[in-house]
Amino acid sequence: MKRLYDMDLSGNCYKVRLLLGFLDLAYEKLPVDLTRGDNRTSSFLALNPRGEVPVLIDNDTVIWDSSAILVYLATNAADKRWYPDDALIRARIVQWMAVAGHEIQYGLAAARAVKLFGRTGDLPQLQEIGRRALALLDEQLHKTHWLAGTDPTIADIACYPYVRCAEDGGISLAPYTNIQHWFERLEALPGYRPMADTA
Ligand SMILES: N[C@@H](CCC(=O)N[C@@H](CS)C(=O)NCC(=O)O)C(=O)O
Repeated sequence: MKRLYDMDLSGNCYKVRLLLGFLDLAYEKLPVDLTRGDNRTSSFLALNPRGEVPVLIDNDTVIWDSSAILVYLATNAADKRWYPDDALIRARIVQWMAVAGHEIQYGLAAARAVKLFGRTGDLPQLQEIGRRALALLDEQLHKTHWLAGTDPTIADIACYPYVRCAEDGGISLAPYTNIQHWFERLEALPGYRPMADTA
């Protein structure tokens, strides 16, 4: 049985919910209220010493960090296309997961957190970092349909949520036509559900 420590509005949690949906895997959601400090309790910190969601429990196995959870689920899946056993494709996937964990997290996600949740931060600077991420993705998606090449992988899942929500952080997606076509392709895949429907 899989259980996911989750927060509805978290793009990092949505990455995991998206892949679970694409793989058609059942799971139980365990909501974590960050505003109440649920992630700072000793029992939660015993699961994830970083005090962050998402955390996946698979029987007795505990995995924290969205990228690690995506790799774990996609490697164990019968359908290998999300994390193919190919050195170059895996290297490309890790490259884009690095962008998800850096420019996207510290630009797009951080700007969204300032605007939506009242987090402190230099909004124009965060938006600028976010626009750098969007330019990187748009340039890649001009060359290939998916971030790691010809097929969708967990690289796309890792980048999609906060790019999709960029406008929550006051960043227009209008200039990025290749990203918009990528949204259409990803949202047409069987098992796709928008963020609000997985919450
Ligand atoms: N690198 C981590 C980042 C996870 C993260 O930032 N989670 C946020 C919610 S989106 C969190 O739990 N923050 C804890 C807090 O705000 O105290 C991942 O990809 O899972």
